[in-house]
Amino acid sequence: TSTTPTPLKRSESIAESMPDALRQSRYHMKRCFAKYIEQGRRIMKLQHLMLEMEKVIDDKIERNHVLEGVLGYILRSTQEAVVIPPHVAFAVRPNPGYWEFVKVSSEDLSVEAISTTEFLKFKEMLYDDKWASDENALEVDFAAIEPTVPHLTLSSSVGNGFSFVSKFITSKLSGRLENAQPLVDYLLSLSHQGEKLMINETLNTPSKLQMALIVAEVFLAALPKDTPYQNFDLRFKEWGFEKGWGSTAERVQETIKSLSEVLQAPDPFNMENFFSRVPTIFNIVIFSPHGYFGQADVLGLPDTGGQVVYILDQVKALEDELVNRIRDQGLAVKPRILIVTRLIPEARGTKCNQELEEVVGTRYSSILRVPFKTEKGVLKKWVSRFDIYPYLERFTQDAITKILDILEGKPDLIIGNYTDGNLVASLMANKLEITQGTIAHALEKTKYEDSDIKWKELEPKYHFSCQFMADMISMNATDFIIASTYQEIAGSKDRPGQYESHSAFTLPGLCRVVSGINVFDPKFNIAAPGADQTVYFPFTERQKRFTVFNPAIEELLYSREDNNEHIGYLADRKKPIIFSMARLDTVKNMTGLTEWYGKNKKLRNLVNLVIVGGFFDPSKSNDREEMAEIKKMHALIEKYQLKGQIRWIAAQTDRRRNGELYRFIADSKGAFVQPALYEAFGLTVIEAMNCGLPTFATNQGGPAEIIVDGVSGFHIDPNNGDEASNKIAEFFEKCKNDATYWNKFSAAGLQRINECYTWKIYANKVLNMGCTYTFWKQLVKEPKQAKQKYIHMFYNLLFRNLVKNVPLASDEPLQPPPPP
Ligand code: UDP
Ligand code: LCN
Repeated sequence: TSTTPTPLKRSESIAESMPDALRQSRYHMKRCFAKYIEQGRRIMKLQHLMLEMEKVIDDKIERNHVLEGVLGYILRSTQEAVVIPPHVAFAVRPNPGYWEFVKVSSEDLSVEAISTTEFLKFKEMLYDDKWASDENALEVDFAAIEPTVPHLTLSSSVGNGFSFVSKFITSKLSGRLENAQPLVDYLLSLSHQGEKLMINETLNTPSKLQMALIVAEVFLAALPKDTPYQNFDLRFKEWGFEKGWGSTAERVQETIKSLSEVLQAPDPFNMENFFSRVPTIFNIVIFSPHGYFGQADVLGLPDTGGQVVYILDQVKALEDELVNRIRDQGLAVKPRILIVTRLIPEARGTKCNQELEEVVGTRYSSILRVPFKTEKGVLKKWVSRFDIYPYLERFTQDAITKILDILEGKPDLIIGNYTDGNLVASLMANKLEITQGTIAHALEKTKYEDSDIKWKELEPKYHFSCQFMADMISMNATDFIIASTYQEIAGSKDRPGQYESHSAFTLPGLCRVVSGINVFDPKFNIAAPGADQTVYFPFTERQKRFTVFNPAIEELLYSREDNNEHIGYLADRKKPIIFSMARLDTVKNMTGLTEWYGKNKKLRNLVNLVIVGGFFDPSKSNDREEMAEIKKMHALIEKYQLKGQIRWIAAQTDRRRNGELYRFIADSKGAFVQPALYEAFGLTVIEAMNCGLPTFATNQGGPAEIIVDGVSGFHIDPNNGDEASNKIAEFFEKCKNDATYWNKFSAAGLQRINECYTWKIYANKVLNMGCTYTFWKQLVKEPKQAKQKYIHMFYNLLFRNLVKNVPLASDEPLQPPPPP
């Protein structure tokens, strides 16, 4: 458990401490290892190792004795073991981001430290031993080409790259005044549409700049604080200053002060402050090619979920923050944000076939849609995100042309979303030399067990070879990475993070990645999204509530008849409702929740179940996984005789109405349940909490971090349905006996949101990243260029060939089956 202190001596590696530990329990360990190798070659996960150990050491006291010491620690830190008799190789992860590999002989219990490469080869032997022993097998090692770039070392600092970078910049500029030359050069390079900003060539050295700042500061001190910049801009220009320092004498003075401090003796505080004021970003491009990207009627369609919600809210927040910053910088510039997605001619009644669409609620942000083209012309149909790779290169070229045209120049920042968007962003950023940020939302690799080593099996369905390589390319190419939670990057004590799972992995027959993505890279930052608080607000704010939806929601929840929007009914209206809403993907586990509910009598007596997601007719779906889930839902309703206690509502697309739906559930004193097998972040969790709905969410992924278990909501283990459903039942039982219990969790959830999960906090952080990493990029220019060359080669020699194996989608309707 997380509270157990490390029994290892500080300086010792696993390979050093393990032999002694094995010796101390030699009798049991010999038997244990004999058991491990008994079934021959295989991969074992932690639970298998533990289970088999329990079988061997059946005496509980003895077993506990073994597990209390170093051995227990090593075992508990093991992520997987590869058995090839007589050896067992362990991948041990003592701390997030830190891995050690050891090979133990079951014969004499000798232990040998092995390298990452050796471990991966050992694992490959299970699937392709010819390749594993091929000396010419392709090995990818991104770490080898950037030995000089500074990295974090503490697991606890992972995701806090911004602050590390600030400190590092500070130390680079420290010492002699001349060391600040890169900063001066950077300021000299700033401009907007041909107009210089901040300083001109008159102030081309740190000492000239420093002197001018002193003169300016004295001058400003004599002016009234609110004097507009225009009143002294001529004087400033004479001294070598250009626009951008601030809108008023007071603001200019503050900016000057932080820069003067930085030049005198650099410190991270003034450095960060200064960079947050430097006018660097005006135009932003955000890529999200796949799915149906629209503002209405798209949610719940395949591949179209939280990512779209996130980006639309993100754009509003970024625009607000940009407008404020530009105003405070004293500039009369209009920012521009373009969301670039795919134009889908067969738009199914959505606006996804429109080229340009203004983003509602913004002044300067639009959606630009560019179609996928092949030699045959424009692709009309939607394509799954797994099959999208063949279109991306051409899409990038077409998009660049449009973007440059609309913005009348280059953007200052490009942000990618998900594998496809990040790849496109990397291609564009590299081509035009623009600062790049990436967002994953979810990396698919961790969603499917052993998806790397078993890639060949999964390839026809998912094209993971393309996906994992694309992720590696863009995460290495990008200047910074925006993650929603710590766990997304480096996981938790027990579970590796999504990015971390790309640090070393292997696709036998294709390539062995000994160093792919490094979570200690200071490019990683956590900036969690929020939920739109004009839509998702507490159920208690009666005067704000969207009462127009009342009759519709009444009908949606409580009418008796099945129709094409809902099936099943709630016989007892007085019971609170447990509610869940998600796309009907397998990982969302809506069928799991239905089954837990079906099985748990106590819970069924206490509450009703309402589920929103998917369609009822599998033939209406064109998504493989969704079809299977739909069928399963019907079967479960039948099996557990749920009619009268369950309401299954088809996917909902109106977020305002959904906001009201969450609040209706809160009125029923119900709860939200997010039962996913794995959830990268989980927007529904924060939507529910914003509405004041007590929330139970999966402990696998982001929600585990959003909610503090037992304080601001509850964690449930999706792999232990009985425990989860009992936990929910217990909550409602307590609520029955104590009316304040429900309110306590409702309020604590809200408090948690307001402290950590709002869009305002997000936008401020992301723009600070954009400014700081633009400068940082200059400081580490050489190693970055070297890396770029490596990526370029990798992209051309490997990735493009993989893409050729992905079949192109066809617009032809499927042939009807031949008559029987
Ligand atoms: N959503 C919706 N209608 C549905 C299902 C989901 O409006 O039928 C919305 C939901 O409110 C949330 C988003 O889609 O804003 C889903 O985001 P989440 O992060 O929970 O999951 P994702 O779909 O991104 O994996
Ligand atoms: C994709 C997911 O799977 C969710 O976990 C996130 O909440 C969503 O994107 C928004 O980032």
